[in-house]
Amino acid sequence: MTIARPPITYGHHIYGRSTTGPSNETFVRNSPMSADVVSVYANGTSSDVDLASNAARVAFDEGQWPRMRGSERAQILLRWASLIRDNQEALAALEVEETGKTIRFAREDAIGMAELTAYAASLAYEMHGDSFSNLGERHSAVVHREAIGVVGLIVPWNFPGLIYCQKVPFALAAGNSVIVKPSEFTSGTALYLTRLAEEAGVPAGVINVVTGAGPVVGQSLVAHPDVDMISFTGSTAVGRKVLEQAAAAPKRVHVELGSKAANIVFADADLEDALDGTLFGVFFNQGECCVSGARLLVQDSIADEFVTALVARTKALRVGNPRDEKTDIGALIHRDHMVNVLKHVAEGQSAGAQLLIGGGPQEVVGFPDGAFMQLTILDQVHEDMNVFQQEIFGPVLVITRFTDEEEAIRLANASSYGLANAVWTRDVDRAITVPRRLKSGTVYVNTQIDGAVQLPFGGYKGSGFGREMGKLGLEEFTQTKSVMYHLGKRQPYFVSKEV
Ligand code: TXE
Repeated sequence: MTIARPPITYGHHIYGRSTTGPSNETFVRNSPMSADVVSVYANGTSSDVDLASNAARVAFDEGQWPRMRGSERAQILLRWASLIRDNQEALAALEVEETGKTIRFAREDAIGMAELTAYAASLAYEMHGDSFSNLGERHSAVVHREAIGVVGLIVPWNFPGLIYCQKVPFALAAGNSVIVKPSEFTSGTALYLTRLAEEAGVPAGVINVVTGAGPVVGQSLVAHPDVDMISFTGSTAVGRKVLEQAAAAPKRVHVELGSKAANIVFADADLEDALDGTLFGVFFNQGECCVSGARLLVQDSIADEFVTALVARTKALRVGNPRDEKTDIGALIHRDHMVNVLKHVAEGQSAGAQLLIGGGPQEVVGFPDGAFMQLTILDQVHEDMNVFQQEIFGPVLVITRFTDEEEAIRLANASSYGLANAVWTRDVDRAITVPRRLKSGTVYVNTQIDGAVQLPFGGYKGSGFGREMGKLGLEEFTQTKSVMYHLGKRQPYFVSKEV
């Protein structure tokens, strides 16, 4: 499959067909690098969600997908993974145009999408329950692990393809049907990946995609009686709404919300590695990453030297044209978001933080309207400041100094979030004991924004609950059924009078 030149026009994807739906309305996505229209999408309504839910319901209740062997689903998912790999360039190009991320990292994302899908295929073989033969002579029991049914998947804009692949192949491996609601800023990859899935053999109706506004399509999806479960990744504010709405049904929900990860650098660390990791941790994907190491906690005995080197290294990073292979940091998702990020920076300065570098828009030759922002570092940040506590979701590092291990742990945990943290140390004991005391679903030790498809991913505290990836990534989309057997002629329950 190849992609057309922008602007590309897309319909929803319902029951294997592209459709603009009954309303026939559209909306556009403007490039984050310029004002150009890159995509034209069908503007979904609750009627489109009805159609998609019906397609998914029929596929689950009557279709072959949940009824085939796990091994057959695995073969189809593996074919899908291989098609994703073959389409790496097209997927990467789509993501560059809609997200503003750099081509180098967009290519890595595409490989990640294939790897997630291939791993989910292996789980289709492994989906099993349990059995109990220790219940006495007259009983036996089995626990089946079954698909949930129809799952609504709400995806954000920062890693549109990767987060789609953290959800869809896993839900499918278990036998579910899904309706995907991609972000209105980046719906292209979800539609592209879905077409590849059907080319690989996923039957029509098993994956449906409805594009459009969150408060319309997203909300209709959460409320829809045919949707059995919602998996949401996005902001805390919208996550809360999704939880409230799902509670009314009630229906099962998984939420992955924001974060404000600490990146702890101890004086005994390999400082060269820690510098490199700190830069990557905060500036990767323009800082629009839920696990960004946006809070640098640095031990005061090395802090001055470390921060000076950090500022110098930041100046050497290339912010610019995301299509250029040599660019390190591309454009933010849109100009409104950049304005918001800059407001956070200004507010931090008013609260007493010291601006070391950045703090404004970045001019990029050839892209006068792009959402490019200077890489920004704020020093002298205290835990009661908003810039320490709030997710900014841009290329902004805030620095706080600590004296000893106790203080580092206390500061790292002084956050309402708990998705990830990082620790830089060469002390073996510290590398084991500090991660144990950090309240987050992931801890990186002497590395940053790292991981593997086998490792479950998800939040502690306000970062949400439920897990993606790993074996739990499949279990998230399943439910258990306990079946109790009585063996042989049973004794009556009641001791009745003779009749
Ligand atoms: O998120 P939203 P946005 C954080 C980050 C960022 C902020 C805003 O701080 O700056 O959120 O990003 C859909 N019912 N994260 O505006 O609005 C919406 O259409 C149901 C962290 O993109 O939460 C999109 O598909 N759905 C995060 C999805 O929800 C609704 C990644 C997320 O959008 C809805 C992205 C509604 N009422 C942003 N309203 C992370 N954890 O990585 C919107 N949506």
